[in-house]
Amino acid sequence: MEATVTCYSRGAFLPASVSSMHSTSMVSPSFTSRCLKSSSLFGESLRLVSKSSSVKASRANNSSSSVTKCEIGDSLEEFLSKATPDKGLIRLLICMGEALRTISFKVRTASCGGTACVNSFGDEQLAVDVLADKLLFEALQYSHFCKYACSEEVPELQDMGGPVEGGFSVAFDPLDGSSIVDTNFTVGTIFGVWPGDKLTGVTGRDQVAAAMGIYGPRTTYVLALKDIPGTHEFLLLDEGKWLHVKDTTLIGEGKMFSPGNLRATFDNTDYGKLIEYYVKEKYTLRYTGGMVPDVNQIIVKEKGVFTNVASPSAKAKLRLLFEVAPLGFLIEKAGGHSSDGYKSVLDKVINNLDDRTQVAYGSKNEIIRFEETLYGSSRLKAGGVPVGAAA
Ligand code: FDP
Repeated sequence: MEATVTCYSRGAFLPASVSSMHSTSMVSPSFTSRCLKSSSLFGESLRLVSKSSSVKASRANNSSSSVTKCEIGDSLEEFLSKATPDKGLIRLLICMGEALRTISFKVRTASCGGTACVNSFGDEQLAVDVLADKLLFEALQYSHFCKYACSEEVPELQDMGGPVEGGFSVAFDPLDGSSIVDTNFTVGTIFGVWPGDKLTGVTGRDQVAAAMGIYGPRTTYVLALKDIPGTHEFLLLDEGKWLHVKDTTLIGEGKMFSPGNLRATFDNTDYGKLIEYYVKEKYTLRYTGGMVPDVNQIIVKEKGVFTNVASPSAKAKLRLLFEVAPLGFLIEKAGGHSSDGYKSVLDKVINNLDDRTQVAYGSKNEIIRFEETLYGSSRLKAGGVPVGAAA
């Protein structure tokens, strides 16, 4: 249930009861640098950047109370301190941001031969996806607020030493799109944060936060928190600071498609019909084969649809815990919808760490079309004209 805390780039104010708990000083510089100095693998320390005049006023007075607003131009630390009173969650998300910053550097400087990309600097010569995995586990351990973590690379619960009460468990895909990293396509990290010590028997809707790190021409950290609206994009600046550059609160209608697992159209004729519909209606094709950039474009362009559909001969590949649920959280917080064909992917119970599912993300009409075309009806339909490909 969304909440008492509100945080907008434009407009709305926090209730006084909540705003009194927020201040830009909640995350101290020493706190940030402690995260950074946890490991030599984290690379050089972040130079702490003093607040520039472009940072909009974070606290303002109105007649009755002090209020706090998240603003475009805030640093990650400023944003988080206004967005949530949960210091443990703030610390965890900042530590993960430091790992993303280092992974971005390692991806940029990896040497690639064949299909493997190896970090050839430093003491350890590791494939970048293995290195990313290691950095993320380190960051979580160092946050002191992570109980269990598991990754697509290490799909077993690892005890990170944090508390159950007031702590979190985190599932992550360290380097999604590792098969395209050598081609210099955009790749990314995905993670979801659940309260306490459970990563099974929970749903994506139970997440308190989810995020992705995107390593493209620019590096961005895109995150959403349960208690505030919107999905928020932070840009990595040269000096190492994450700058809040965009909020997405609505995914509108627009003809852009990103069709995964097309081989399934061979024996899933309904998926074939959906693809034919996109082509007939002259949708723009935007597909890289990396789920992070392919889904992120929906949030950035505020339109479009991503599909990855299964068939008897081309089974579901995407993992619910590590990829589909966190990205579903980001898309739905951005005002979009998700579906496995019948329901939101956020309502699917994660029974096993390795559960797989088919998925679509996109605007409301695109998800209605996806469900109607594949299964004849859509739960999102409240009357009106059918939009399915067969209509
Ligand atoms: P990858 O195997 O390169 O890591 O989740 C894995 C993923 O990439 C997604 O990023 C991508 O959308 C999908 O697999 C692509 O699958 P195919 O290679 O089977 O098309």
